[in-house]
Amino acid sequence: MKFVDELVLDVESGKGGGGMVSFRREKYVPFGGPSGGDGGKGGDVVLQASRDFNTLFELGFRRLYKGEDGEKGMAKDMIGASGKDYILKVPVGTLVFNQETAELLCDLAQDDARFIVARGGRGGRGNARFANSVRRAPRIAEKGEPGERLRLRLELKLLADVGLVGQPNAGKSTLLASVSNARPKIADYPFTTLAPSLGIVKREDFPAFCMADLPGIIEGAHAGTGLGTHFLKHIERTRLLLHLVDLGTVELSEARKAFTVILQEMREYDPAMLDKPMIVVATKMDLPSARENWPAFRTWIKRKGYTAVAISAASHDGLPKLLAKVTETLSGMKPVEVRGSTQEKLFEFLPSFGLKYLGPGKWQVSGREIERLVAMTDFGNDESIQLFKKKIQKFGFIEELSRAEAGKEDLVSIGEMEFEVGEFDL
Ligand SMILES: Nc1nc2c(ncn2[C@@H]2O[C@H](COP(=O)(O)OP(=O)(O)OP(=O)(O)O)[C@@H](O)[C@H]2O)c(=O)[nH]1
Ligand SMILES: [Mg+2]
Repeated sequence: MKFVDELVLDVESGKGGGGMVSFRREKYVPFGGPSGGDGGKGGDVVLQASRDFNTLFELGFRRLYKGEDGEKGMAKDMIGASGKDYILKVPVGTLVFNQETAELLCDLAQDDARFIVARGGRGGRGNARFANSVRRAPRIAEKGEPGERLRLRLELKLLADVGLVGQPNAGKSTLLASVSNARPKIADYPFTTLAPSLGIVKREDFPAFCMADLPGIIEGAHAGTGLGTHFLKHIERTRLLLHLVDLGTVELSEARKAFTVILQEMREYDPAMLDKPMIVVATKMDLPSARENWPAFRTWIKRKGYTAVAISAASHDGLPKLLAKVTETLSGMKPVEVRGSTQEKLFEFLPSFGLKYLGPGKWQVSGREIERLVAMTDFGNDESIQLFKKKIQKFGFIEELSRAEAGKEDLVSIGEMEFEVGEFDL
């Protein structure tokens, strides 16, 4: 499957169902009370993090993800069915931004974490809810609340406990395959791995952890050579690095150079990369030349201030020791820091309305609440219109219009409706 780590898509929650106007018909009651039920709630669009995906690739097949609309209310006080939520599964580590404002909405950093990105509209109230001691037979019902539409930018920054770095052919994918459930492609040519992949390392004697295999890095990667450093962003959020160095098929001096080059490339990308804890892993110890090179390499690495472990993914020698070292290091570390926000942030209070002059005799009033009120009002019904006029007073835009010296015949558009200024007089 193709690796995609950035994507723009649209989401839209379902519209609430309309409320119902109906009256009870009972055998011995000539004209029963109002009994129109409320409309059902529209479906939300929910993002859910899942370890089953490592790429945003599949999400790119569709541009719009939509929650289902709520159903209409029914007679006999029956509430309409709620629309189904749309659950959109994304890889763990997906950052969600509002494309228009560039605001970070959430960071889906834990497996199964959920975030409601677009809330379904409320169902309109049926006429039963408008009855009171004065108004015994209301013929009013609300329309359902519209859903909300949003353009999102998703950015995947893989979250893993351990990241594997090293030159092409160092044996990164082979290590991942021998300790985890992942089955990456392995071959004896450079750049076998073209995109990051993840595996879960599970053993009885320690808690499971997640390991990310990255494409090989070569000299000049920061300037785009080889596969460049684009993928290095995926180790920004790993807690521990394993730096693999092939001691079996290259000369000792080459192995040293390989090690230094990678540190250099990481520094070029972001100096903070070098602050991450790192264990050096000498690979291919089943080969005689690796065993020959090991003592000198180990001393050299020690002098640089790192710990080195020798392994053979082929014979499994050294793997238990390496895993023990990794778990020990991880257990002393904090979990990966999660950026971003809480659920509330997306639904923060917005200013109640905005007034805009569109040209001679033309105005526009905008605002989430006021547009909703308009969208939910049934303008085919006198009683609803009366109620609307009352409610709309509280926004204070009528005063604002007269302050702006709007004429009585001027037109005001709100959402999809157009009114004459004079119409708002009670
Ligand atoms: N003898 C021996 N060969 C190994 C060992 N580990 C890996 N290899 C071989 O080294 C070659 C490269 O291994 P990979 O795991 O594909 O290396 P990589 O670091 O993932 O390489 P890229 O994906 O190209 O960056 C393959 O032919 C492996 O079979 C080992 O422990 N012993
Ligand atoms: Mg590989």
